[in-house]
Amino acid sequence: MSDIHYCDADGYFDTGDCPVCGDDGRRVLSARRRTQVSKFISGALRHFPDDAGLKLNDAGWTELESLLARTQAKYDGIDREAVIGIIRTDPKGRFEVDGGRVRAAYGHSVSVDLDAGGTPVPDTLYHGTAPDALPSIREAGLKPMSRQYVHLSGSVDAARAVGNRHAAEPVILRVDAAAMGDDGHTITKRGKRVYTTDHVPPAYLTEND
Ligand code: HQG
Repeated sequence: MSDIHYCDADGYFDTGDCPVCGDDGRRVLSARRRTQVSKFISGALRHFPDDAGLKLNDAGWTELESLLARTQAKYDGIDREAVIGIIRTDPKGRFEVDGGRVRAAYGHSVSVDLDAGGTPVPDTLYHGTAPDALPSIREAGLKPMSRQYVHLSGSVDAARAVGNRHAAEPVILRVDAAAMGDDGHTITKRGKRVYTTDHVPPAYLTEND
């Protein structure tokens, strides 16, 4: 992740100069602090709201003011602008804001009821994983494991980046999303580049080479 900047005319940006007017803006957060605080916010909204002092409703929403207060209580020198900047500029669209509320777009281990998304889903999706997991995946398919859903990617490169979190040489699986849809499985786009589903049975998986 890179530093977050703010342009008085056009708002937050995180690559080069302001994409609208070319101003170099003013830095509101360093890359290092951004990664650290973003991980806390993701964790609080996906995995440990209670420990973070947040209450999520059934659809995963919490008050933005509460998240701001809890984040500022934990991290010195993080102001409102920094937290809003993290939420608005997230490269994967990890966070959704609706009026005064915020939630994680995907990745939950706590149980939340996210509304059905209407975005079209590509015919082929991908999943990057560790080679060690393959025997079990061949047997049982892709399971959500500790999360609420299985997470899929729209491209081989994106799947490789996900798989790299688990192994230096990840395996990329190809998912026949069109056939899953035909057979009544629901796949939903979440954030900017993640697709989620309950389970991918082995019949829809091939090892990409
Ligand atoms: C594996 C990040 C054995 C699965 C990423 C994966 C993603 C099995 C691991 C999002 C299995 C779970 C989620 C089976 C699945 N037997 N292993 N039957 N079925 N697995 O981290 O998909 O950056 O919970 O292959 O980019 O890696 O946080 O899921 O390796 O979008 O926004 O069990 O998290 O997004 O690992 O990652 P994870 P994931 P953020």
